[in-house]
Formats: sequence, structure tokens, C-alpha cells
Amino acid sequence: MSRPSQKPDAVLVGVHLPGVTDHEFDSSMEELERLVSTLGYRALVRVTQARSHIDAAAVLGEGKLKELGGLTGGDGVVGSPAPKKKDKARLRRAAEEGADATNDSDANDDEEDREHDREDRGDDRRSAASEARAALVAVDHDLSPSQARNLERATGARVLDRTGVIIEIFHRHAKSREARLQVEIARLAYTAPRLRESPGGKERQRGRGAGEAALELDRRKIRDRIAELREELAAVQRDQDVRRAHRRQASRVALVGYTNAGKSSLMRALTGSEVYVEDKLFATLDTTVRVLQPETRPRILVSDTVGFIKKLPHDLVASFKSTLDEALEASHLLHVVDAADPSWPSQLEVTRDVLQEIGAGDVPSTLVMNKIDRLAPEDLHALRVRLPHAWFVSAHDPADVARARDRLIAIFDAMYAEAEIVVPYDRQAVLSEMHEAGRVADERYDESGVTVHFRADPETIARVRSLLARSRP
Ligand SMILES: Nc1nc2c(ncn2[C@@H]2O[C@H](COP(=O)(O)OP(=O)(O)OP(=O)(O)O)[C@@H](O)[C@H]2O)c(=O)[nH]1
Ligand SMILES: [Mg+2]
Repeated sequence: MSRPSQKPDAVLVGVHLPGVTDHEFDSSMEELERLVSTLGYRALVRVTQARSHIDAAAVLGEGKLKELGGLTGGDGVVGSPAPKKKDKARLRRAAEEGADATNDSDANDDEEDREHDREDRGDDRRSAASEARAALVAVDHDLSPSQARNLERATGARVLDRTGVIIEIFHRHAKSREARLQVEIARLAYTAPRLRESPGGKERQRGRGAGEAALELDRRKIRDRIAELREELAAVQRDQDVRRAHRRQASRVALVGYTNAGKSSLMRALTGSEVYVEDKLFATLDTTVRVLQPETRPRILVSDTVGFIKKLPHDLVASFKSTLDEALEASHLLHVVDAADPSWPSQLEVTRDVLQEIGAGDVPSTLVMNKIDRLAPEDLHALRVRLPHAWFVSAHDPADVARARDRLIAIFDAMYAEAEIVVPYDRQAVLSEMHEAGRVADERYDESGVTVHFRADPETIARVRSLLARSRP
């Protein structure tokens, strides 16, 4: 299936609703553009329309829909016949791969259709490679299954809403077992309600029981699968809890913030590690933990976390909560903001909202305005006046990073308490643990043991005391 070369790879669709400012609308479309290019689409065009409401049938009004159809090779009319068999098979394959949960909805699909689909399958596989770059229509509003179906028919293209795009990105980028399981759960939860109008599902392809019965079977299978995945996830997380427990005594800081703010870059700079940095949305989908370098006593652990985004699908928020548990356990958050992005205030707000939602709203935090190398001096000055308590850094500037490190150490230092502790001679293992977990000074030796001046966070002091108390005869 060859594609005329003038066709764009993807079309971004947005309706400018009343009450939405030009800036809000533009930055939302820009973000959708970045999301879609993260998926690998290159030639992008926008089809936007100012309208009092989102059209119930196909989002856009008639004229605009025609324009859209012209760009993608469809006829741009609601009520167009279903996509050709090959297209349908492609769409279904995408759905089965989890690449796309929003499309290929067809309530009227009948047994005869399915027969044809089945016959066409071998053919479709052969053409899969050439179809890989088929056009995408990405819509910046949530689509109902019927809107997705209508748009698909009018455009002859694959249709995704923002949620669908985000889920696909997560699906492609998740690396660790935990992240993969979480994405799969979110994806299935997103697919299940849309099944009503979908002809997908391998079970029905086998033709056993049509209609409702088959639909029920699909739904039950999805529910069972989700339950299975949740169990697997719980096991993986138990493992991680054990690992986390080992780290618990350390001082922790988590880098949180909107996607692409520069969290991983800052993490890299602070810890000298090779975490994944890319100018893409959601480059980081797993939490990584590294030691602040050069090492301090006690050591300070830094976690990098998944970035937030507006309209993050609720299921993903819920399922990524555990990825963010690392952050929740931190005693301090560095909230990283891309100061060079004019949308930073709304990105800041989104991050705060999501933190609140996952129960991290009360963790003390510092605002870190990043990428100041991209700001004009007068803009930087205005920001400094506006945000007197924020840190202003460029993750690319070693002097800024060194300063951030010092301030971070000072924050933890202020949380530490001090105590005189006597460690009996037969408990030297505790003493070496204290050296790991805090600062030990003034060692004085007498008959009862070593008396030290110990500086560490209050929990560590309490833990050391109870360790020593336990050994008393
Ligand atoms: N000019 C400039 N670019 C920066 C700075 N910090 C990060 N970047 C760039 O911004 C892009 C995103 O950086 P990342 O560190 O991957 O951002 P992130 O917050 O980890 O993003 P996600 O993992 O996607 O949430 C990369 O291209 C970085 O090189 C900075 O201080 N100045
Ligand atoms: Mg990152």
C-alpha cells in the first residue's frame, strides 16, 4: 500500500473552545505535537478550528472535516463506509499490539465482515511493513468510541486521542518489568470500556459465539488478565520493597516535575550517572536512584522520576503511583521546572496537582527553575524577583550544579539531630553502621565503650539507640 508523498505523517486536530486563551490553545497543540513526534511521526500538520463546542459526531465541523480528509486521503464525510479491509486489519493489529486502543470501533460489524477479515489476514501481514508509516490523526480532546470511529471513516487514517497517544508512548518506552506491567494494566483498563463497539479480540475471530456472548468473553478475559498482571506487579513490588528497606536509612531527595523539565539532566549532573536524557516527552519511565556525588556523610540518595503531563490519563496516574513511591518516600522534593518554556506556570500547577493526588503534596519541596541558560537576562531577573525562594540553575552548568549540591546538603543538614552515644566494645558493627548512616565525631574510649558524638537524621539516631538497647543483658 503506497502512500502519496505529499501526505503528512500525522495531522494534529484541535478545537479552540470559548474561554481557552490563544496561548493555552497553542501550547496544548504544541505539546500534542511533541507527544506525536515522540512516537516517531515527522511531517506534522495542524487542523484546528475555533468552535463553540466539540462536534458530537466527529469533533470538527463539516467543512474542516473535509479539509482533514483531504490531508489523509479520506473523503472527509461522517457516515463514510468503513475503512477498507486492509486498513481495518491494520487498525485491529495496532489495537492488539496495544499500540492503539481508541480506534477501530464498529458497532455494525457483522459476522460476514469478520469472515472477510479472516480471509484477508495473510495478505495484511505481507503489507504490514509498507503500512507502518500510515497517517495518524491525533486529537487533542478525549474521543468517545463513536467519534473515533467516525473520524477513522472520514479520514481513512488511524485515530488517537491524547490519552491514546500517551498510553502508546508509555507502552513503547517502559523498560523495567514494573513499568511494563503498569502500562499493560493501564492500557487494558483503557481498552475494556471501548470493546463494546470493537470487532477486535482474537476469540471472536475464531467465530465462536457472536455478539454479546463474545463481547462478554472478551471483557472477562481482559478483567482476568488485569487481575493476573496486578498479582505479578505486586510480586515485583514486594521485591522492590525489600531493596528499598535497605536504603531506608539514607537521606533521600526526589527530582519531580513536568516532562522534559530536565530532571534526568540534573540527576546526571548531581550524581555523575548515565541516566537517560532526551529531548522527548516521557524519556524517563522508571525511577532510578543514585548517590549524590561527591559522596557525603550520611550519603544522600537522589531519585529521578517519571515526568508529569497535563491530562495524564487517570489510570496512568494510578498505576504510576508505585513508580513514584520512591518519590513519596523522599524527605525532600526538588521540583524541577523548565524556566525557558513559556507554559511553565501551568506545568508547575499540573505537577503540584498530581503530587497532591498521589499523596505527596505535603513533602517539603524546593522549586528549581532549570534551563536558565536559555533565558534572556531581563527575563531571568524578572523570574528571580517573582520567585525569591526558588533556585535558578542550568543543569548544563557545573557551577550551578555544584551550588545546588551545597544547598541540598544544607537542607539535609538542617534536618539532622545530634546525640552522645555510647557503643560497647562488643558492638563495633553498630559503630561502623553509624559511620555509614551519619557523621561520627569525637570518639572517646573508656571502660564502658566508645562514646561518640553522632549527627544524623532523627530516625537514624532512634534506630541506632534501639539497636544498642536490644543488646543489653
Ligand atoms: N539548554 C538546556 N537544556 C537542558 C537543560 N536541562 C535539560 N535540558 C535539555 O532538556 C531536554 C530534556 O531533559 P531531560 O533531563 O531528559 O528531562 P526530564 O525532565 O528528565 O524529561 P522526562 O524524563 O521526559 O520527564 C534534553 O534535551 C536536555 O538536554 C538546561 O539546563 N539547559
Ligand atoms: Mg527524565
